[in-house]
Amino acid sequence: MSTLIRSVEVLVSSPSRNFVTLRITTEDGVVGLGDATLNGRELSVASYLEDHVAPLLIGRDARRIEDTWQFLYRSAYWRRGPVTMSAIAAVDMALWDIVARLAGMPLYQLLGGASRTGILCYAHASGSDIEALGDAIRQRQDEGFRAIRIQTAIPGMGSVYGVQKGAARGQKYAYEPAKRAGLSVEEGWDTRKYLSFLPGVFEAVRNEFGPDPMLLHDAHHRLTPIQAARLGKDLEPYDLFWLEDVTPVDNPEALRLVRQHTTTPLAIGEVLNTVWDYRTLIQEQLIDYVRASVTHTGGITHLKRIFEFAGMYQIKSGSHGPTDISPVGMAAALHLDLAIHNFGMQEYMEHQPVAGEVFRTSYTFEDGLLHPGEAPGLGVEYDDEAAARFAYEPAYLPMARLADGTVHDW
Ligand code: GCO
Ligand code: MG
Repeated sequence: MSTLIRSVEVLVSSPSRNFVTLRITTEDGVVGLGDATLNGRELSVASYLEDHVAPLLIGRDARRIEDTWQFLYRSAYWRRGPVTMSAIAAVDMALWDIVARLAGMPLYQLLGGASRTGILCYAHASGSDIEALGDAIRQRQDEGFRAIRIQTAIPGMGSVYGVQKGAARGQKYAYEPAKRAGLSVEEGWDTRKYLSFLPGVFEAVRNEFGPDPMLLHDAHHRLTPIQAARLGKDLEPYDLFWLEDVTPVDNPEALRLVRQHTTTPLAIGEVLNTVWDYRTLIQEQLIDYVRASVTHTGGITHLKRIFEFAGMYQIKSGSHGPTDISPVGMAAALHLDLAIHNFGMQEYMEHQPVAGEVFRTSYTFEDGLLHPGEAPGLGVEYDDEAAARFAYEPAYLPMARLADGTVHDW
């Protein structure tokens, strides 16, 4: 038996949106997949992997996962950051995939086995007004979701994060922030309008749907600490499961102020990359949920470390799962979700059906819960022939400007 790495391929495809996938094959022909998708900056990670990482992996033993992680992290000398950590993540996922396939087990069994029967997840619902939002929530409930993230348009503002402008009612796959046509689209932003409108949205939703559904909301890095504190306080009567990214996380100490003013649970961290980025947030218990994604935080090995660190402080996982995490990254997140003790919630933003032609997955959704399935490894297969039909297309995330033209956080 030879578990030495024979080939490392970087596969870029675009079935409805861009995905960067790493495929590692051992001398015996065992294949592992990893996700390296960094939305809007995909080719930087593809180059990092192809030009700088792949040559280092040939001939290494695929079973040496921890050693390879430490080697790629410490020996690059230049540390952290989304490009490096997404590249390491892809290698890490692919190696775990190989080792679990060698063992003939679904990956979660190697991570300690199942700690629960299924994975609670939330869907997105958005609307151009409160009525349309209500339709979207009803549709999500009919599909079986118990937890729903709600976003609406704000009167007097154009397009807003999380809401597809002019989307037909009940369009399940409507919202995709990365736009393939042209360069970064400009959206407007007005914090005063947002802060005065949003509590009424939650009030209307609770009045219509009652106390049962778990509700979430993403402020998407738009507020100053004091504005964030006010929003958390104003939303307290509506019992959010979590309020996400209330303020940019560049300055984690800012969460101290938010925390002093509100008991609304806080989730943050989808733009962070390492356990060190989380240190203040976790040790000072400034958050309730870690929003890290397996694809941008060094893979299964490192995300497990972050979640275990968080668990020491009664903080739970809240894995990022937008469409820019590929089906490979999603599968990796699900195996980890099933195995860890301090699981909180998994985001589940379904990929367009066409993505399923390139990525054959084994995970299932039933009665509000996801499960990674019982196929060996991550449980994902990559179809090269299908992928050849979907060439990479440049795509950019939007940007936000205030009424006077000032660039704002998007
Ligand atoms: C979320 C996120 C995404 C991001 C996207 C950027 O909570 O799902 O905020 O929608 O905007 O991942 O690439
Ligand atoms: Mg978010």
